[in-house]
Amino acid sequence: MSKSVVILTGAGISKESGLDTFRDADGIWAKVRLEDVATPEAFERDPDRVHAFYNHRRAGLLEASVQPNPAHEALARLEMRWRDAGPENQVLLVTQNIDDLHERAGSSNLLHMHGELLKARCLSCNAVSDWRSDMSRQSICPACGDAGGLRVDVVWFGEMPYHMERIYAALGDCDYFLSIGTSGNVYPAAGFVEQVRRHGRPTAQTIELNLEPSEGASLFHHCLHGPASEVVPAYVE
Ligand code: BV8
Repeated sequence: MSKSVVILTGAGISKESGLDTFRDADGIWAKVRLEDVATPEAFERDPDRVHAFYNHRRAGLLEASVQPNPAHEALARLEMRWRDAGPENQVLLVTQNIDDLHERAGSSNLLHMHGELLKARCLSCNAVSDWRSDMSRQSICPACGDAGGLRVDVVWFGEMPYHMERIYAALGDCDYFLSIGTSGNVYPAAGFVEQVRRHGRPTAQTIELNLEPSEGASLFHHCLHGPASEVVPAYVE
């Protein structure tokens, strides 16, 4: 009997790896307005400011001290264990995060619905390239050589997240939906639990693993609250 789980992660899973969340008291949106750095209009208005915002976060992510934590590692082990238990089992990890900590922990069936901080997208040829250094208006596209037409390959507010069709198909088919380290403020991700409850399998179980109850906590069958590095390994193992 095949089993499938869809896991949604947010900034809270990377907090204990040393990366800031967005809406905690010391979070990113407490220091800068999303309207100034995370919308297409902001990039149009002041590309240097947007490049600086993501250059700072990219440099932070690449610091040696920033490593996957036990929560990332537990999810990678879960994916391997389920795959070994039978190819018909499926663990799909959907992350809102733009860091690469899930990959570095060993997760592979992974979708970055909000894009990736370590990737650049060319505004001329639309090619996506790995990008680990500072980006500016003068940066050259590695694919087409065009100068000055790069943006970080993340999904800004008002832009369509990536992989939505595949995500909704998986939500409609899953036996378990785990939501980890997200405040449930940003759509469409915040609507996934309701999508499972309304349009998924009637027997599907929805579980929230978060430091504290999220906006949508009442929509979950089960909630476990505590730091991800403790509650995630405890739950998935
Ligand atoms: C779109 C990338 C439409 C950039 C981000 C209804 C339906 C659809 C859209 C909307 C809607 N209502 C409003 C909208 C518009 C908007 C939206 O949701 N706005 C919000 C503010 C109300 N949504 C959009 O614009 C989306 N696009 O809808 O497009 C469309 C349709 C057709 C055609 C074109 C377009 C796009 C949203 C994506 C924006 N990009 N990120 C970047 O990273 O810079 S979103 C941003 O919030 C973050 O990046 C993050 O990914 C996301 C969610 O935040 P969280 O991950 O939840 O982080 P947060 O800090 O909020 O919470 C952390 C949690 O962890 C807390 O609960 C905390 O308690 C917990 N925690 C802390 N420490 C720990 C912990 N848990 C465990 N352990 C710990 N140690």
